Amino acid sequence: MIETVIKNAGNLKPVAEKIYEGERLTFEDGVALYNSGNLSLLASLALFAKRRMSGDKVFFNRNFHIEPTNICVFGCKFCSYRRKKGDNDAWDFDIPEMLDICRKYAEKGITEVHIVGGVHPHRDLHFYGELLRKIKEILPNAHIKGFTAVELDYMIRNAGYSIEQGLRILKDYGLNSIPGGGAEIFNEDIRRTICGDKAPSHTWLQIHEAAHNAGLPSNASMLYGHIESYEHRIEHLDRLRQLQDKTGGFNAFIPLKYKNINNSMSSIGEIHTMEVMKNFAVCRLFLDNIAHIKSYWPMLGKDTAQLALNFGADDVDGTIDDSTKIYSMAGSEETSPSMTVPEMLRFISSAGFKPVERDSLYNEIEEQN
Ligand code: V47
Ligand code: SF4
Repeated sequence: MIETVIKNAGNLKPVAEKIYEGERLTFEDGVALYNSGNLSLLASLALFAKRRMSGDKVFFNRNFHIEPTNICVFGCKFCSYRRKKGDNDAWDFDIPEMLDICRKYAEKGITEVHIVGGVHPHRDLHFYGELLRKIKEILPNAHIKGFTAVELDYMIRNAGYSIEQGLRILKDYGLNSIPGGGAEIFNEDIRRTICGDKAPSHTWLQIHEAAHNAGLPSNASMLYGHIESYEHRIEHLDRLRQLQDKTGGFNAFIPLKYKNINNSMSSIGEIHTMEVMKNFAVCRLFLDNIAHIKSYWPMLGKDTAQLALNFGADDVDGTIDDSTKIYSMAGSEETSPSMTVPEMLRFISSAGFKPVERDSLYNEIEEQN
């Protein structure tokens, strides 16, 4: 019973009461939750908040990724994926190669194509626009969620357009929404230290706001578990919550745990599962206006991703079909991430939740076969 949980919440009782009443948490409340070692209390509160928003449902979709290139003009210190042109493990697909990937999925019930890659020095907005247009010829019913705000900032500026113009052009080419990557951590000092050469926080937020205003919904993320403090995490969540109050355009939030293999911050190590669970719970509780929290299994691994459903997550992303390398290159145990729909249904129901197939806008899809 949640009432008993609240009664026994100790020094977190006032915060727990606010959660019960559906009141907004303050910055201090968020930090107090992070500083608590009472993981079972955080789980109970987060599950209560999750159930209020999505009941027993946990969402998934049928998707695959295209990673056009791992060549990138930037040098984020946490990135294990980026290569320079000419490196023997660099890749740089042309449009026909990416369309060949899409053809494999025609007639397979895929509802979403996710496109994220490095920031290529010579690919501009019209190159990616042509890609979108041709993907729609092959997969006319698929929703295309493509390009982080960092990729968008570079390709739109390079083509000489304003953000608003660039987004409108990409939407006309076939873009349907924007993924959550590139947010990293908004605190300017930490951002400067870990990824100082790419789009600053205010640009990330400005692009997502412009996208929402142009009718392109988006996701948001936070890269955590490196050199940031709890205060930095709450600052990040607070800036997202403020933008969501303004536009309502975020569909889902994805906490991305820093993975430390093969990058220049490797010496930091990785946080433990308890800390990952605590983070899920606090994100669910603080972000009272973002409907879905995603437990991204290709990065977390299946066991940890399933556990996170008891800490407030209500979405596990999609079937993936071994189409992303970002996380296996950073040390994820999922070296060939792929789940069939029956596996996905079991994955969710064995954690005690009701699996619901969704489209990219969280409309429920009835048939699950
Ligand atoms: O911005 C890179 C992260 C992001 C590491 O919108 C790392 O549904 C941890 O956009 N350890 C890109 N994280 C991924 C992305 C995404 C992923 C899943 C779902 C969605 C969605 C979007 O990957 C980057 C960065 O934050 N990342 N390197 C690393 N070593
Ligand atoms: Fe480039 Fe993205 Fe890696 Fe940063 S995280 S170096 S922007 S590919």
